[in-house]
Amino acid sequence: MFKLPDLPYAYDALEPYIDEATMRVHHLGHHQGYTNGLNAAIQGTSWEGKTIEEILSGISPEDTAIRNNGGGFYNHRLYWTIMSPQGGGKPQGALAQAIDRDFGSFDAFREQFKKAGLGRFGSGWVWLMNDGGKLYICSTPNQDNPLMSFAGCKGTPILGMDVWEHAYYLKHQNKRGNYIDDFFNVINWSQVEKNYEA
Ligand code: MN3
Repeated sequence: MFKLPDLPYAYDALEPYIDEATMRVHHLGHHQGYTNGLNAAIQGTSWEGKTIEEILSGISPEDTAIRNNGGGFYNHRLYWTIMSPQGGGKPQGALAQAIDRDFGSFDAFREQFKKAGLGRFGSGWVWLMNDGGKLYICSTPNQDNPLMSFAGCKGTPILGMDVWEHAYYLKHQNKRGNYIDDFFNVINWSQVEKNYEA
């Protein structure tokens, strides 16, 4: 049985960038729903007892219920940890060097990441991927996740940005670009650095 992970901060901790009402419904509504859906979808199947990573990397595109709910479970679990009320600013250390190397500069990375978010039509995610030390940006539709073999993103996601309207609509309405700018004010770069060095 998968359990909804606790938020590592209070619901209002990311104010004013991400509002309390959005965080509550996103965590207690959406993420709980994906968690319940995942548990229901794997019950009585050979996936029961497997890790979420094993499940996501093993399913096929036709496993719709696990694809949508398992992706939603993993994606949001990562998303909460890569935000922090002490977030924002820029990464340091090896990650900062890798971003400069692979994107030219932090500002160039931020511009490309925002562009990928604005370019995702409908619902989905934008990922900063680590492929054997090399960084690149990948985007997936709906709740697809880079670990899925058919997602087209090689490597491990170390940062994920939710661009579903439920992540920003209450505060930012249709202005996804404003949400992305605000998201950059709460990115927990020290966690992303740990994910990169893991
Ligand atoms: Mn979401």
